[in-house]
Amino acid sequence: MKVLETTDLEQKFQDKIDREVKIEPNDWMPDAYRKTLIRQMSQHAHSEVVGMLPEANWITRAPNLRRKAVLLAKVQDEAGHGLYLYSATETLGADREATIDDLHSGKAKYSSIFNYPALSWADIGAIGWLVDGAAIMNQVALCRCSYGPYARAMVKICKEESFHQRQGYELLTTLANGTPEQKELAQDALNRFWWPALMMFGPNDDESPNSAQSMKWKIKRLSNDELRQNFIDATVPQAELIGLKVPDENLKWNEETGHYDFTPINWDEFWQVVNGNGPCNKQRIDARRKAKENGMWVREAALAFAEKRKKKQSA
Ligand code: BYC
Repeated sequence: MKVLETTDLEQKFQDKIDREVKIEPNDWMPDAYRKTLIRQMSQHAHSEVVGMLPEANWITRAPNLRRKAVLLAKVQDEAGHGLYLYSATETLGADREATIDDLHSGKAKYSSIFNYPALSWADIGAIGWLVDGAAIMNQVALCRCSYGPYARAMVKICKEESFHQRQGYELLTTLANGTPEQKELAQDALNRFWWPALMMFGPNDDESPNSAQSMKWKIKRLSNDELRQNFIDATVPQAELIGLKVPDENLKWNEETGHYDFTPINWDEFWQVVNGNGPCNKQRIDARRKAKENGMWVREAALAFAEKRKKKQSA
């Protein structure tokens, strides 16, 4: 039987990707492909879990029962997405506990957006509309990712994100059509969340070290800049429809390109936030660490119970 050289294996792997055949957990894959996926998928899982924090803060202050029920459901969905994505990451051989420890030690990244505070009830609308809106733009493309478990996880997640985006837009629409004070709250939330939402797509293509390889492997189907532009083009008319102003003086429809022109992003702010110096980085990681410590007795009790049952069965 012929033993394939790594280069043959790599060629066959790339051919499969080029033919749009999904890569499954037991298939051969280059180490670098596995590492890239573990990096991106675990960061994605962390983002879902850390992303619960700014919104969960508002559950007790929701203005009525309907809003509270919707927000509760949304935050629970995010927890589900996190668990789903940690499981998908495990199919690549990653150890879940080690992955979570990397988040708690500050070694692993998570989306920059969740280091900004939710200061008012209108921010809950802005998060749903803009943050989930940006997430869907990115995740619809990830439904066609070459790694089967990630692509399939994205299909379910996108359906839920779509409800999240709509509930946020509906909330802000209500405020924008309310009293002048309510409209002001809505505008203020848009002012604060617009630029951080654009940063969610990552650095510009020429500054993105992982993009070229991830595009070749069809992990990424559209580049950071393409997704960001699609998001702007889709979102600006939505803002106009509800009478809010996008906080960018240079925002202008360009007839020639068929896209909006916009002011370059403040990448210094982005890297400050990614590197741990955003307004809420410390608070977010402290909250996750504390949640693990506080839940330790549940883990210990579950392990003790499992151990006891094993002993009983083998007796
Ligand atoms: N924040 O080479 P690049 C949600 C890092 S949560 C922090 O372009 P890549 C929701 C990047 O990791 C949705 N770091 O990277 C939950 C890389 O550093 P490393 C979250 C960022 O991976 C609750 C470096 O910058 N979505 O929906 O090719 C409530 C260079 O970047 C960011 C996902 O996670 C950032 N914004 O592309 C509401 C989607 N951007 O790792 C909503 C999955 C970049 O080399 N992830 N970096 O040290 C992706 O699609 C890609 O990883 C990215 C970046 C487009 C984000």
